[in-house]
Amino acid sequence: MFIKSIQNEERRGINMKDKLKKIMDTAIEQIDATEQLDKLNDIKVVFLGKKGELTSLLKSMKDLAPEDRPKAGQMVNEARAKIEGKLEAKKKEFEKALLEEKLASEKIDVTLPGTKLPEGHRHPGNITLEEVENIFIGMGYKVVEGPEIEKDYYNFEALNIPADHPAKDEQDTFYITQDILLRTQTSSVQVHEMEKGELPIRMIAPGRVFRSDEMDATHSPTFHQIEGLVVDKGITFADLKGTLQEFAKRLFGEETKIKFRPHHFQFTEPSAEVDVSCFKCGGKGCRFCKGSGWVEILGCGMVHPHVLEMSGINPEEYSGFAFGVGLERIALFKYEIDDMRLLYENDTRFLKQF
Ligand code: 2NL
Repeated sequence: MFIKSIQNEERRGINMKDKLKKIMDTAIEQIDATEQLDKLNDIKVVFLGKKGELTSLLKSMKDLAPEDRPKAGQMVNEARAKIEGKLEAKKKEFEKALLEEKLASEKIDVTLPGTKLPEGHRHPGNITLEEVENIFIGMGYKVVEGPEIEKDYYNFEALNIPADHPAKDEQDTFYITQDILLRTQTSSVQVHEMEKGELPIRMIAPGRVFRSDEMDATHSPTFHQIEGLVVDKGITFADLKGTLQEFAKRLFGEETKIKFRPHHFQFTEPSAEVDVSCFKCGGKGCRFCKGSGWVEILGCGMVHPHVLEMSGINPEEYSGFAFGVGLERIALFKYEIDDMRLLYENDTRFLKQF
């Protein structure tokens, strides 16, 4: 042990002053040589403790002449104060070094680049929706949303599909009560808009719709539709054709052609289905258009006079056109995706491609 006892020297008869000096020098030497904070306490015990060097020196004062005792006592106390001061200073030194070491090891470089979190991707359905919305907003349409839960009246009856009509079967849906259901089309939103009586109307109604279908590569019990409606004085089929031609060109490219095939819807007369020339092969025929050169994208027509009338619009004064597109259908076509289910699974490996 490096803390040596110096009691032996005392026995050799060294006088008090010398003993004190010896104790102090040894204590200071040992404090200076200490390399660990916890060793300081050991030193304190050896020199200042109850059974320490100074205490025993103090006890030996009884051998001194009475007149020498005060002076000796004072000297011992001064020595104690010096050793204490030295211990305290050394302790501070250690603490300072420790703090500096800690600060150095915990230093943060704020200029380092941060840890990147995994980034999400916009869904191809949302990208397509926004593109369609922007095309129509550019033509002066407003975008209107409405409830997914509807009254039978707004989903069927107001669109010329009365109770027990066979057309209702084609759009069989989920009923909440006899009169309340999950909408099968967003036409209901347009009916509400017509009922407001603020004319003219130029609107699109995007949103989720429901059909009681089994899920497969091209069907889903829930999908999204964008319906459009224009009601004004003097609207003709020519307006409908021009609008949809412009829409197809903006969405699929300037070379896109459209083709109208006569069709039947309860809520429009006349009605048509619209095909666009396949943007993939330019109309020659490929895997995407199944060799025909055309892809069906929407249904449309002139709003049936009875539909206008039921919503309080005079068909003698006003006319209109309407159309409906399946959002997933055009997203699949535009991004060359061959299974609709991929749009609902939200697998990031799929989504990050868009
Ligand atoms: C389709 C295409 C269509 C409409 C939707 C509509 C809305 C009102 C009045 C008249 Cl308020 N028509 N929407 C018109 C034609 C087609 O959707 O394939 N539907 C089954």
